Amino acid sequence: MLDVMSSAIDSLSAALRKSNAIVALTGAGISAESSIPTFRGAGGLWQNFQPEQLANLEAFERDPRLVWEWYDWRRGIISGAEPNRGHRALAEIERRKGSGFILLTQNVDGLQDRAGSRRVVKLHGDIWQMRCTECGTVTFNHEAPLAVLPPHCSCHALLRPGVVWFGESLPELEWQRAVEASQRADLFLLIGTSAVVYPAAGLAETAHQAGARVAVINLETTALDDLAEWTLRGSAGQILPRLLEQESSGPGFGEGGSSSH
Ligand code: BJW
Ligand code: ZN
Repeated sequence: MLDVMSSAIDSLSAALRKSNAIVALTGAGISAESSIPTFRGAGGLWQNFQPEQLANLEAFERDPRLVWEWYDWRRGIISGAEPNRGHRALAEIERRKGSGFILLTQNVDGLQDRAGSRRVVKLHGDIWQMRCTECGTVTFNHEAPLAVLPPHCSCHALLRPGVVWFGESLPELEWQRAVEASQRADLFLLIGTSAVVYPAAGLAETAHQAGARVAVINLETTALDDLAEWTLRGSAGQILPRLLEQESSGPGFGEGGSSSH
């Protein structure tokens, strides 16, 4: 019987080999194999709260301590986690392709940086960043758990996590970089994201409309499977290394780096 997964992996590997304008958009699923809970679906809940109930300014203004408790819980999990095979495979694609590859991530956990990726655009901020709600000062703090909840700035105002909540704009420079890369992409990989949160998910639509071929790598169906030429159903930590094995065994290995995002 034809092994559908193997032939999809072969075909996507060939596209990866040929392309020098590759964009990957990752979501919580890529960090799931590092034991970091996703937002939606099984294991995504904290004390029965949906992420939409906590990841917004109104919730923070109403009960900053509750929202900080959620972030403190997540910071504790992330500080004990290590990058997995999926993160490392994406770092390896960057080594091979140079400026012909860029990684856009919705994740705030920093595991992709720790895996060695340098061309990373953080669309939803950074969980280790804190921003003063009054003076705007941004600091980095890796303490987990935090000694005092909620934390305060030296100006005595409340600090908030340096992340993007619902109803808030994405950081301008990161957003511009992401849109430009997506418009130029010829191959767009949607990895471990449910693709329901906008405007990040719309980047795949932007790339597709501009002519990019789209691949989805996910355990389950996603909101944007219809855009995809390849839907690889499985874990990112298994599929991404397999793509690379294929990629390095075919012709054209290492010819990346000539185009830029
Ligand atoms: C695996 C796996 C394995 C598991 N291997 N796969 C247009 C249309 C509709 C709505 C909107 C729109 N434009 C704006 C909106 C509103 C809103 C929105 O999108 N809402 C939708 C939910 C309906 N968007 C916004 O508000 C955004 N801002 C904005 O648009 O500004 C303009 C504006 C201003 C003023 C008013 C209105 C608009 C901001 C969105 C910010 C999202 N923030 C969060 C929290 C970040 C900080 C934090 O981490 O705490 O970002 S919410 C949360 O969702 C987080 C994630 O980055 C994001 C996406 O989730 P992700 O990564 O996809 O995770 P999951 O859990 O959903 O999926 C995991 C997937 O992995 C699953 O598919 C699994 O199957 C898979 N998986 N294991 C492979 N091993
Ligand atoms: Zn301050």
